[in-house]
Amino acid sequence: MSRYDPFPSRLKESDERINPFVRLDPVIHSRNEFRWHGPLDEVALSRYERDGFLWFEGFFNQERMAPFFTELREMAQDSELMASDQVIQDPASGDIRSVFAMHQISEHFNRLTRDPRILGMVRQLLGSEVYIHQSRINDKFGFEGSGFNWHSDFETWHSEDGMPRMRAVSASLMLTDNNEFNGPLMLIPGSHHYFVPCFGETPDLHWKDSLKTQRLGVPDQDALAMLANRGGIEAPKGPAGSLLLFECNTLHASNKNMSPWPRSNLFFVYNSIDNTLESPYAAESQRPEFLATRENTSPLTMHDDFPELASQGVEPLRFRGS
Ligand code: 6CS
Ligand code: FE
Repeated sequence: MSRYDPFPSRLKESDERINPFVRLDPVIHSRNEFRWHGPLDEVALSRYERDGFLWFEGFFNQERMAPFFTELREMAQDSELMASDQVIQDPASGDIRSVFAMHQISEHFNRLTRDPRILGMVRQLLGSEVYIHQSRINDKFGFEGSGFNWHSDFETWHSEDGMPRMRAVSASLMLTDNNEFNGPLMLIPGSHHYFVPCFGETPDLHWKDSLKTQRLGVPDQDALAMLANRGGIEAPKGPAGSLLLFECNTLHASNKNMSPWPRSNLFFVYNSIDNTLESPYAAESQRPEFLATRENTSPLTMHDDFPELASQGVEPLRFRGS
């Protein structure tokens, strides 16, 4: 008997088209009064629910981001790392396009995943403890960095990694300024309310190509037009240190960097500990651990950045919602 799939995608050419349908899962997973247990107020929560993302201009100050950008440039000098599968090269220029599992390579990045403000918001949205499903840097060098086609991350994580439900959120932190010229992320507000089944069966080792140029998991133009005509397209822009939180099913894309200025964005994908991976829904084999965490799914704890509070006997923040 074939397995029931609530979010069918990667359809065969001979399959009938399945129209976009309303997502089956809540957008905010905290229940009842736990909705307000966290840093986000009702205005922010309602906006996230409506649009599928939240933009915080200047969330960290720019100076705080500089060491991360420097660390990324140092990594580019590490030939062993550069030769590994977890570094993806730009299809056009051969420069770094993505580095995966940043939080495992660097303690500095690891601490950032456990920032109390970010973790507080993410737990509030997902209504549970969370772990890192994937972390990466997407880097677009000046004049060179290629774009990303329209997609929902959840579509890939469900089809290729077996993520059961829409209960994950990406935190994208700008390591450089994002402006209209250097290929900022574009999102379709409200698109997260629909799941769009996509055509094209997943070939073996698809990730080796898809992370360079994505061809599968891209909604057809009718679906994209329908959603963009309803919600428009937004491209949040701002200085290094700005933060974007976006729901795992929000459609997004980005253009090539046509400016001399690099665009580097850090992504931490948080998944609920109640939504750990199963076997892929639409792929023969699992993707590597650096793309899709299966081993270390223990809940993240906030890093202790405030030792003076600890010495006063103030308890570290713990998740209390459900
Ligand atoms: O395949 C993935 O998991 C990824 N690919 C894209 C284009 N976005 C999200 C994710 O990192
Ligand atoms: Fe994506």
